[in-house]
Amino acid sequence: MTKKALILGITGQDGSYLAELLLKKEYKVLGVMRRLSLFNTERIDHLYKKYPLKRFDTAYGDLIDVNSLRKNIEDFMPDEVYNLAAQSHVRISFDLPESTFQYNANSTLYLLEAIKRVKPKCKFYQACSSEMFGISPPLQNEKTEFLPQSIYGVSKVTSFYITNYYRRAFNLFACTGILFNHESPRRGTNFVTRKITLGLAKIITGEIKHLELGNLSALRDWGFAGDYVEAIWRIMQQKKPDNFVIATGEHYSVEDFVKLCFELVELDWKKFVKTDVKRFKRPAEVPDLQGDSSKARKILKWKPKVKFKELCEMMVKNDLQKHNLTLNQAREKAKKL
Ligand code: NAP
Ligand code: G4F
Repeated sequence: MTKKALILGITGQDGSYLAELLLKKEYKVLGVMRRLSLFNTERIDHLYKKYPLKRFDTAYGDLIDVNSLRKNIEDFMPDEVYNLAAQSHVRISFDLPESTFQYNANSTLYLLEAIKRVKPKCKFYQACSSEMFGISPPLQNEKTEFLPQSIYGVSKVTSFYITNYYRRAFNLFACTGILFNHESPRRGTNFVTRKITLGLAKIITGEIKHLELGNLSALRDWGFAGDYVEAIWRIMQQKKPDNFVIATGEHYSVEDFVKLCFELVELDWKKFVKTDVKRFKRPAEVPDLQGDSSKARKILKWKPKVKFKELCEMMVKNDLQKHNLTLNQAREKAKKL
């Protein structure tokens, strides 16, 4: 029987990769997107072209519009709901704490309550985050204390507890994935990795002279989004619902990422990067994240495929290509800078 999956956050990085994966697995996928003044379906346009509407379609809905969420569940009657939608930018959550909390925490409650009332057998996945660990020192795993440093982190902790509550109290198949940073050529351009790879391409073409960044000393556990959506799907295929940390264990600073990208085109990053730019710093930072994903590796049999250096190269090449440059052409141009 064809499974039906409802994806909240279909226009985002993870939503687009997850949709691709589920469609390859013969699922019928309905993506929920909010109304914006401009179309932002760039990450999923290829799916509209590749699949008929009865396999892949989108519908409007908003995280804080409870009726829209419930209506999509009633109309589509999914077997699996993936809540990947969020105000996902940590620094912006310092500017917009109230709406970030409403989007990220209330939506989990609205979705689970709708599932409980409309189709209690439907499985539910909530996207949680390593940002929930905040200042808890590494290695962080499922037993680590949550000490978030941002309202974004607090909102995800709340979504975690709501999901666990619905599992415990109402026996719903409600899961969470506590995912560490995962990147890709489809990463939003205001997250640090993509900002760096896009900025590098613009430096090579002469569009900008410098890249402005904030704190380069933060350490993160980095992985490839394509590998992470495989883990998300596996979490939903277990016999029992549970919480899983998903991480590669590849532990590098933001500065390491900058250095690697610039080295690929043989440029000295220190000449082109302005650090300590105040507006990109955070009132409270998460200094050090490194995940222990041994539970996921054992139970889900999940293993990431893409290594940190490959990820970096993949993202640099993608942004150069968007500027009609190969790596070799970029190196030639870089010699003249
Ligand atoms: P993303 O690229 O920022 O995508 C977020 C998605 O949420 C977009 O489709 C966005 O739609 C949608 N959205 C935002 N507000 C909405 C609203 N009010 N109503 C409906 N949709 C709304 O994020 P991502 O990197 O794919 O991450 C997916 C999820 O995993 C998020 O919940 C994020 O917090 C969490 N997470 C991400 C990472 C990571 O490293 N990527 C790590 C841990 C957890 P628009 O396109 O209209 O903005
Ligand atoms: O790329 P970032 O904005 O990612 P951050 O804050 O770690 O959050 C991402 O990962 C979380 C999982 O841990 C997700 F839950 C969340 O949704 C998101 O996907 O920043 C990474 C690091 C931070 O320490 C930041 O202070 O890079 C530092 N940084 C330095 N300069 C910068 C910049 N970050 C951004 N966005 N822009 C800068 O110019």
